[in-house]
Amino acid sequence: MVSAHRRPRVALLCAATALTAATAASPAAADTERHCISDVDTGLERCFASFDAAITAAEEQTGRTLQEQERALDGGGVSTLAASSDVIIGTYFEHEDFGGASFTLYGDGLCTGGDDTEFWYTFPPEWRNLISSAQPWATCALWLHAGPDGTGDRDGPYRENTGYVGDFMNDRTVSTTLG
Ligand SMILES: [Ca+2]
Repeated sequence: MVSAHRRPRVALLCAATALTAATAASPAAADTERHCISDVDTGLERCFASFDAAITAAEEQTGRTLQEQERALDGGGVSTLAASSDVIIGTYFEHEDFGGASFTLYGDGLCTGGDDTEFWYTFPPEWRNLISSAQPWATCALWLHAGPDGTGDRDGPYRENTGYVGDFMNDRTVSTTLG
């Protein structure tokens, strides 16, 4: 499944969004956290001013709410979702305890939660070396890597909400693999 991944395109959309926001509300611009979502397959990235807005956008992309996604996984298992649309895969946070900026991945790569790597994703440059906590969705097991394309030092798998990724990988993540 690794070969199915395509290299993400440069995240110009995110910069454009931030620029627009800064123009519209300049006094608060310095405090504005970025909450971005990205398609793991295409690398298409969009950013929002709040976590809720980002998750809502990811839900629109995948065609179901996170609650509906969790229910589908609980009830019908992986097979229920395999034949349908994308899933929300996981969220990565700038600070410990799910604080600061956030980056949510979605896509058609369905996790099995096992030890095998199903697919991988290299973060855009502005998202590297800052991740401190992570939240896997859709039964995904996340690994964090210090190099691009799932290379370098790594830690994981993170299968539960992880308020701190640990000293080894804190602020070092460049890419993530998921299984
Ligand atoms: Ca951090």
